[in-house]
Amino acid sequence: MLETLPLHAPPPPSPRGGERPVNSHTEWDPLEEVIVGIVDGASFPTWHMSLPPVLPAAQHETFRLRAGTPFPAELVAAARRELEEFAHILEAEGVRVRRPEPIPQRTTYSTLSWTSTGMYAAMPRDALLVVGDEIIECPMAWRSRYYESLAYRPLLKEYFRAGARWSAGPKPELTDDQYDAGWVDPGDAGPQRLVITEFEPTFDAADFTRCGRDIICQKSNVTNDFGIEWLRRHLGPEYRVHVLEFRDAHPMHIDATLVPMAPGKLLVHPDRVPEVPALFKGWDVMAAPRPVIPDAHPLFMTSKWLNMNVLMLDEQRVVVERQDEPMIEAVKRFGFTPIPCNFRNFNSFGGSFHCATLDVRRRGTLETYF
Ligand code: DAV
Repeated sequence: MLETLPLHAPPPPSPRGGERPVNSHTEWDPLEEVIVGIVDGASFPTWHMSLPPVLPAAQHETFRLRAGTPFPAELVAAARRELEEFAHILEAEGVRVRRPEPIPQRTTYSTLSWTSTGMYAAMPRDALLVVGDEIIECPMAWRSRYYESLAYRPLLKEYFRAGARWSAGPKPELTDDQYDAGWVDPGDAGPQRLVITEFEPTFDAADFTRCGRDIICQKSNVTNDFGIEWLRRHLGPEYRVHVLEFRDAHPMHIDATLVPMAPGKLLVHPDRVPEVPALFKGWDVMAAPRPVIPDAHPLFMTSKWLNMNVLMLDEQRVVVERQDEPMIEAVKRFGFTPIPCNFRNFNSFGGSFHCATLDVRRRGTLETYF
């Protein structure tokens, strides 16, 4: 019986034989292999009380009305073209690009206590966390994202067979106990009031950013203390997990708020980060320029601050949105080499280059930067 397990299949050849198939300690070490998301089947999720705390107010009605239906086909097609362009640019820069497998997004699934449909596999950054040689499937707080990591399973199995470590947070129940039924919007200026409770651990990987032994994160409308503590113990004493709070009444994902670009270089949201966190004292800090996405451009799920959601290819090269002239100029002034890529149509789906990727392999070792 054991002999027939695929565990014993020979691992597929690694592009640089003998190297770890998964190895990523920072946001800036030289990128060798990356997963780029897909928009196939992208659909409005089943409506749920976990959505309004993070969706733009102007989109709530759209999400209620279109729940379980596909995102507009012409937007999906435009985003898909931009993903292709992004993948080609990465390949031209010497990065191996991998893609998930589409899974059904509009099939109703159920647990013991609820039913839902899915959303997409566009944002590998949310569902999977790479720390060193390990990929962790995140226990996500949205019912519509319950099966999202299945789109990545062919890749996860391949990486595991080639020697990576593969784990998953405790499978969440996502019963009503996980959500604060009395949640009311604190308003843009208000104190944070998060819609998830501490019933069980949940987190999205995008609430974490990696700087070697130091991992910086925030609590959010998808990431609770329970989830952060689970990850802290899971990673063990080699890592220090720092929880920061920002001036953001609707937090979900740290990667349009606080973006370490290279050792000693930090990009911050000018309003959400009024004061540089003590941990980063001594770092060069640049406030992101105001975003320039026109109001008429649809952003279904986020603010315009996706301009900050950049992908570092190494300590020099950074992928930025081609129409975002202020950010292109800003990163140049900050000492980087911008690589422009069209991505505004993809932005409509709730993320930019950092969200759309998972940096599976960066050349580098576990270091201390603070
Ligand atoms: O500014 O709306 C976007 C984060 C996407 N992962 C924002 C947060």
